[in-house]
Amino acid sequence: MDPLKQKFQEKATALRTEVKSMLKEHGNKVVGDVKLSQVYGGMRGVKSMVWETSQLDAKEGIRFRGYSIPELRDLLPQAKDCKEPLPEGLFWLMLTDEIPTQEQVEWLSAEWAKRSTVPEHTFKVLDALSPDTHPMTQFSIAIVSMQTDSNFARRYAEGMSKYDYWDPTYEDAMNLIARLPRVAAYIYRRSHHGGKHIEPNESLDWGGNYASMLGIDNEDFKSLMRLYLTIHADHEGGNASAHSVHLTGSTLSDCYMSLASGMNSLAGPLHGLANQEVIKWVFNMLETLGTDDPTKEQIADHVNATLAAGKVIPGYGHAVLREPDPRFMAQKRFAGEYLADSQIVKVIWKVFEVVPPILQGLGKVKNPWPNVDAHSGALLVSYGLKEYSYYTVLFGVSRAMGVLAQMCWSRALGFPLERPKSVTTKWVKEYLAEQAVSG
Ligand code: HAX
Repeated sequence: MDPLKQKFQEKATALRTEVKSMLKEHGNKVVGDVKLSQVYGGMRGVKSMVWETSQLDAKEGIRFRGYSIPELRDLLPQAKDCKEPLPEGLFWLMLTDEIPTQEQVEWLSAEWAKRSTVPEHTFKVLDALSPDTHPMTQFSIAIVSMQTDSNFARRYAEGMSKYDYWDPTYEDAMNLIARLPRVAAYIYRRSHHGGKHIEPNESLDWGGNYASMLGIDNEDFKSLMRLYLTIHADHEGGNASAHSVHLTGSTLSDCYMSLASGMNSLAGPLHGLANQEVIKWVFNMLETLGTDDPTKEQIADHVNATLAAGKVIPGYGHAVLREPDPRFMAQKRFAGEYLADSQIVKVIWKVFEVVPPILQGLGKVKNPWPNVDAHSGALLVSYGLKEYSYYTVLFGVSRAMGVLAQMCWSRALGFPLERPKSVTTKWVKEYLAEQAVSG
């Protein structure tokens, strides 16, 4: 058994026993009430699932296994001559609850390189699609096409004990994560570079190799990709992509089917697609104003025009966060260090000064601050990755690490089929009428 799998098995066996006895003793304790406004309002804040790999605080932002993004930058191993964390280290941490050593992370880079061969038929499936098919559609189709290699589906068909579910799930998660950069780069090169593909370089780490296969030959871009792939990986379990993976996975669909489900949720403009919407909105603003250096007043006018047209300001607001997203701040820090002269970065920073007071002034927006998607486009454009319809694929490659690490945990802890209760408005009215009579 490989060292990561062995460590995971030890931790998972211990936690499964602990959770079982905790539920025996405390299973009837109440952890929250649900208001009618939450039932109608997208279940905001309803505590209804367990997600081991990360937790979100409205003020502090995301913590992965208890560590903030700045802490991880100090603690996680790095590639040679790079100051950003290696995403492999975050995956190890999410899976085992331990900060890995340099040696462990190097093992994982090599292990993913070993597992990274994409089946030939997946390339054929992609080649059958028109190159202008949205990259997220291509990504989702490519992931499902690889399901032919599902260890979980094969072992389930053979007849597997439920206590073994975690084992093929781990194998599938590792294989799938290993293959995603190749698949994602293939989509980019076929859609935007006439199908001139770049072969993987197995001596590189996971993020460095992805950057190289995209065709952007720049060491700082590799550093950006390592940071990007680390900070987008996980955002607790309630966000739409994570929850979709969790829900689909709870039916014992395998990693391939479940991840595709999550990617389809990520492809919505209120979620991951916001990263393409942000830069599209900024480009549109610059074009409308006829300048690449707008004043704050000009930006404010454009923001107000967007709102007056009944649209949201992409990259701003969040269902949970109530402060600037630390993932936005991490990208701002990177931009300050590497790209302070970039004009598009300067525009993003000006938008950051202008938008929050306007949204606050509306009196209804709960969080006027930027989220993760407000900054990433400006960084990518600055390194030449300007085709913004591709941006959500980058997010998806990263998000796979968090949701699949959790899927290993969900299988190991034996989580059941997810099946919450829904009600009709007729039921609600009758319930309210009964309440009025009784009290
Ligand atoms: N611009 C304009 N209006 C906004 C807004 C924004 N950025 N954010 C929220 N609002 C509005 C809502 O549309 C809602 O209006 P109505 O009452 O008229 O329907 C009102 O403010 C209250 O919404 P909220 O409670 O503050 O926000 P929600 O939890 O309902 O929604 C969203 C959270 C992220 C969907 C929302 O802030 C939004 O649409 N933002 C823009 C899109 C975006 O950036 N999405 C990415 C979010 C992060 C993410 O998942 N990244 O992948």
